[in-house]
Amino acid sequence: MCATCGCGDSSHHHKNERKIVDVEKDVLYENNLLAERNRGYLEAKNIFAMNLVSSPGSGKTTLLERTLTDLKEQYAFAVIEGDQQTTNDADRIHATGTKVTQINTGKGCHLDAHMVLHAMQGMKLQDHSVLFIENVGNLVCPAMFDLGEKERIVIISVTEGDDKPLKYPDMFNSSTLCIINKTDLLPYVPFNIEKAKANARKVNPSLSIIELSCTSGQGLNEWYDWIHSKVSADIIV
Ligand SMILES: Nc1nc2c(ncn2[C@@H]2O[C@H](COP(=O)(O)OP(=O)(O)OP(=O)(O)O)[C@@H](O)[C@H]2O)c(=O)[nH]1
Ligand SMILES: [Mg+2]
Repeated sequence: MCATCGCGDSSHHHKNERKIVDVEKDVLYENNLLAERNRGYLEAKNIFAMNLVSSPGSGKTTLLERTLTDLKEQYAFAVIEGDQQTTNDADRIHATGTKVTQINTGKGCHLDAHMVLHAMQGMKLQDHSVLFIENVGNLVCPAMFDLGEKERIVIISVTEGDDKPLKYPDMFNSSTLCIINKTDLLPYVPFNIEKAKANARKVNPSLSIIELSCTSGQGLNEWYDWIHSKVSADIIV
């Protein structure tokens, strides 16, 4: 079967295949160069950057609202918000008193390093601070685009099904921490948390996992302890 469009006849696409692969390679090569530039900028300013990725609605913005509010005395925070449309999430972050920039990607399904570079240049980020980047809700494409972050955090919520790590392995494989959110809903949904964890570790044996509920607050302290363990001492206010 043809790998390009799934039809039964592979002969008519073969001429184009190499071109398609090259373009994709070029896009990612360019992105990786810019991601390294972002990493250098962040390191020079001693800014600890985390990239939050998940499918739409898993609770990225809610987790940020809780975190920015609970830890505001301990860190200087800034947030870059990524969505296809609206400033809804930036408005929610702004309400916590945190410096925030919204990137609207239009038809784009992920943030890339170039967008983040521009956002950072416009924000005048403070030295010795913590930067959260909330990616576009999408469990596929953001996995390919390094933004120059230090840590990538994948969030799944218990309403999504415990098989997600196996179905979207790239995202779980490229992340360092997995947060399982909405555990307050566990009594109402058929989600096997041990199976979800085993599936996540199957695709990434070194993945750290934290279970929490942004609504009840259960598990948030473990998430805050994880941040404290990663952020260097000279970043703390
Ligand atoms: N029951 C429950 N609901 C939650 C929890 N965390 C978030 N929610 C709800 O889930 C919905 C989506 O949350 P958001 O924080 O907007 O999710 P998001 O990942 O930022 O969504 P996108 O930016 O659109 O991808 C909201 O209605 C939240 O109130 C939780 O721990 N428990
Ligand atoms: Mg959001």
